[in-house]
Amino acid sequence: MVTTQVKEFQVSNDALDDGDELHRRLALDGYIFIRGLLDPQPLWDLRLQMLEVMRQGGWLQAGSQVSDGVANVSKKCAEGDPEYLAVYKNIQRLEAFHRLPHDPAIISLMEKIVGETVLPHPSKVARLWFPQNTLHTTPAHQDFVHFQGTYDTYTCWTPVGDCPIELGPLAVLVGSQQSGEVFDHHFALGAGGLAVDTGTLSDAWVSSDFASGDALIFPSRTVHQALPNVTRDRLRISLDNRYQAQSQPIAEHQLLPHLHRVDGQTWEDIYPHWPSSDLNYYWQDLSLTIIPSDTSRQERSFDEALALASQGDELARPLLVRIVRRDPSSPQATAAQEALAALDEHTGGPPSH
Ligand SMILES: O=C(O)CCC(=O)C(=O)O
Ligand SMILES: [Fe+2]
Repeated sequence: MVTTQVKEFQVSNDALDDGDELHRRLALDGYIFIRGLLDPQPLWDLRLQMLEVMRQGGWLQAGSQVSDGVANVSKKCAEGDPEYLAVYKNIQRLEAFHRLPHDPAIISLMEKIVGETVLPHPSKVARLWFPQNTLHTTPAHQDFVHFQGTYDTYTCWTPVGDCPIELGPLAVLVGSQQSGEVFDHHFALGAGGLAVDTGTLSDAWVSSDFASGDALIFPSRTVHQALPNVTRDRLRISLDNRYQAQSQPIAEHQLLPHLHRVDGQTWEDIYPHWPSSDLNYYWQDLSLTIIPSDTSRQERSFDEALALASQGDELARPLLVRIVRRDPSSPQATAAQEALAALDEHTGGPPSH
């Protein structure tokens, strides 16, 4: 959680055509923030398509305007929960969701940043964050621990629709990439399930109200987190996609649909839902350097969650319950079940709220 005052992003529209200045700001601050990088109209169109998928999943308040994104809070869930995955699989089947990150405005900016032909990662990411669910706010982390490949991978975070501060946009820790370190990460709730201990770092957090079309770009060692969605009933919908020079190594999981590791979804499942095929397997004819993915941090974090539960720490419960519900027959679920039994012994059972 951000504990101190969050200051405003520096806006970098003035440097959009100046590669050297973009590099200088990325090296100094660890981010650039561009107002109106993307045409808002395709984002509004995508928003409607995404919200329609959520409506079909029962996530919207009955009788509300779909475009308003008013949540049916009784359906609230978080990334990785089976109910989340059921809706997310259908978001992944939207062609527009995969096409928008290839927008020339982003590609040409990324080209200035990486200095050569850009590879947009095939894995495209959306976040669908419920209100009244702040326990699952994305914790402080560096993207390298998740996406790997090259340090010179850049994330572009954009809301789908407006995202004022109360809806929980992304915040960046200014200059946190400067040491070049990949910090130790530990078990946490929230997207990715890994958090860096910010205790020894500065408290120079920055963020802003985002309008649809605004974009935040940062390299893979910049520490960032989401602000909590403190609205009463609004869903926060965003995209975070990754870009790198085509000549740099990419980790193999980034060639698969996001959350493939937990829901098993493949391109063969996604593509038949698209009206056109020009983006299908667009990376396969490129000569890429594909390297193995490293899941050791995720495995260590799971072991930490088991240990926390055995010591009576409730923080681990939502993750362990999720793992059991997702696939009770998996070896992870067996370990989770044992740890949950130990947790119940400590605490007398799950909290009643
Ligand atoms: O949107 C979020 O809450 C998480 C996004 C994130 O961590 C990222 O864009 O790298
Ligand atoms: Fe991230």
